[in-house]
Amino acid sequence: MTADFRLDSSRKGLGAVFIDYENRGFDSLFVWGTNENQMYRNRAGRFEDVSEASGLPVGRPLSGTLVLDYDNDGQLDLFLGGRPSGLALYRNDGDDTFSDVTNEVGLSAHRGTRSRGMAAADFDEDGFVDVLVIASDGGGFLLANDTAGTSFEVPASVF
Ligand SMILES: [Ca+2]
Ligand SMILES: [Ca+2]
Repeated sequence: MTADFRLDSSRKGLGAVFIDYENRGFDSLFVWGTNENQMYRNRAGRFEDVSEASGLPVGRPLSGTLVLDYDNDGQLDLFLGGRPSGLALYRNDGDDTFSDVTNEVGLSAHRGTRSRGMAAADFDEDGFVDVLVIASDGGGFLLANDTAGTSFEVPASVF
């Protein structure tokens, strides 16, 4: 399989995640970096660059990526962290494309957040995944997914 797949070394990738966004049993690959990002669709073991068609932010500098299903619809979504572009959420529309729902889920207030690291877990066990963000200044905060999977908010208190 590796003979069929090569990353362009002229691109400055920082990391990558596998995501079976089509729910077909094949893990596609999202590569992110400081200049550009690529989605490589896994077509039964062969990878195809579908970056432009995917609806994902191709030219947005990223510092991290989480694969999660924030709305529990069975389709894996992408939670993106960036410097300086802040946090963003892209919903898997189930038709091989993603939509920017950053404003829709209340994350626009965090567009200026420069994230250094992120983690996903359902910390309050309400059935919806939540996100912990470590900002570039070293501070961290939790984004609690509401019980409808429609918005993220910083809870008044966690501990
Ligand atoms: Ca989803
Ligand atoms: Ca939760």
